[in-house]
Amino acid sequence: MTGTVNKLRAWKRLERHAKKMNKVEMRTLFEEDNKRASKFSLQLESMLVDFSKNRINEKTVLYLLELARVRGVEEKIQAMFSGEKINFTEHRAVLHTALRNRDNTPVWADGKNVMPQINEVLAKMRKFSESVRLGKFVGQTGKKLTDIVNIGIGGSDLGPVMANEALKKYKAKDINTYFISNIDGTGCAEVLNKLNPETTLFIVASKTFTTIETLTNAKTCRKWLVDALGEHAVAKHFVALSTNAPKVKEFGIDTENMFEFWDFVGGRYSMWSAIGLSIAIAIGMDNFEKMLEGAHTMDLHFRHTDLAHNIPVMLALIGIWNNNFLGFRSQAVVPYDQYLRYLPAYLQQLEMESNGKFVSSENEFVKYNTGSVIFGGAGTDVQHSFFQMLHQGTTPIPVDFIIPAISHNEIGDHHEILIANVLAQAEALMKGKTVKEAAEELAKAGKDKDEINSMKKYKSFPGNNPSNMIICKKIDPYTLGMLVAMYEHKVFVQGIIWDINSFDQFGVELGKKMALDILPELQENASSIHHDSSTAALIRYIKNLRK
Ligand code: G6Q
Repeated sequence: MTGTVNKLRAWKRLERHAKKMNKVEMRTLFEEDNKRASKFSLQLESMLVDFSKNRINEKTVLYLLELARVRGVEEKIQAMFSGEKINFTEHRAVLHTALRNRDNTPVWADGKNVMPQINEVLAKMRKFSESVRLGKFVGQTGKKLTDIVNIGIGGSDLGPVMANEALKKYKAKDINTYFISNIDGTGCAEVLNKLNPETTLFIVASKTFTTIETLTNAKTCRKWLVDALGEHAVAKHFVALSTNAPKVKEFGIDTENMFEFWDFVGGRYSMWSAIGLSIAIAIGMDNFEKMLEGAHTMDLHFRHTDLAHNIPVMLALIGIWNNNFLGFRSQAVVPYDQYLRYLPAYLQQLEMESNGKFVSSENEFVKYNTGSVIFGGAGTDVQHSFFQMLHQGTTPIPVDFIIPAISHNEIGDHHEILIANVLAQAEALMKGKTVKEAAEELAKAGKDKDEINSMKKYKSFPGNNPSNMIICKKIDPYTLGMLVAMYEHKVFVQGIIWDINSFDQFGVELGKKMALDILPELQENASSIHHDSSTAALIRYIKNLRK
């Protein structure tokens, strides 16, 4: 494939088409076609993805599918599943899908079937998580380990945090999970203050086992434990999740207590691997495997379904349409389910770390937008915060709404009200309210002419704001697996179209190195400070305040 993506005929055609579609009102599209909802929605098992509330028509979809075809989406999907080194800057295969390959068919990377090693670690996770849950693997003083602390950051934190919260209803009653991620000592202090060393199990989660935040937090926790129970206690209270056995050993954790994963699993794609150990202990390995099964169902759908009926592909294309052709650079994700409240933060990393890139596979700076700005929060909370801008801001912000039909807590009419809210928001964002309609409403409410004239614009809503509605039956482990895998594949497809590598993260790595340069300069006796004048002055200012 030659040339940059935005020079492709398929891209140019979409640009021309967007000029027309940008003027189209979605409410008119709905009035003109009563089959619109069924035309523009897809279903997989009980999950429905309705993307009809976008500024699209049949031509848009055809043109987007053509773009996907010429960008080789079908071939790249097969390349990922078959272990090709599609992470082309780090020369690695991308095989998080193998972690949940419940059919156990061989998956090859570098001429080796990776399934036996994956199964081995899953079996080890089962054995260990069951021992902890049954009180067989106990702490140094013989007490049951009931407080599980995951120490990790980024991809070694966000998945476990999100899934532990999402699946709270499936947790063993006597197991509590805690997370320490930030280097800010407050994170450590606040968690440790609550805990009893005798009942605490620390899980040090780090792919590389070199991340300063995680190692510093782990050292602090180790000292806290050793001070209370002695050096011998470490083997009973610390396990590691990593790809780096030598570093784990160097840290003082027996590699017997290490759960391995591999370079073909990216940090932000790793909650299906040993990184999910805290989830497995909390909800049990059977439930953890149900989560893998749900993801596997989405994998099979993604791998074997034609582009037009492929949910992750269509979500990716709609995202590209909104971002690159209509110029909407942000994307809100709003789950109407309190247990999913950490999903937006999880997806923020998944999308922005994967597709916040500016160099193409041909080693050229790209000349078009790539990843969108992802943000969000749980509905209805966020209706009372940033939704104002969705309804009356100057630029549309596409939204993904997610709602389960059945709540884990069906109390009174709470869930009906929640459902009513999500549907009403999507409808209002699509329809809006014209100035004329606002004036009519004010008149109906008995306002006088002056008041109608002075208020009608303020009370109007531009509408025509795109949204997708994702409906599941209930947020159980299986559904969560489907949902997360759906987003992973959406991100991958967008990366293919933008011709970037969704699987490296040099930007994150830069931050890891830079802080190390400044650290010695913060010391009392640092001889010199080598930075721009702002950074140098800030270092001096802070040092003065700390005296
Ligand atoms: C994820 C990123 C990043 C990573 C953290 C932690 O894809 O690479 O978020 O997960 O920087 O890295 P370690 O797991 O190596 O400590």
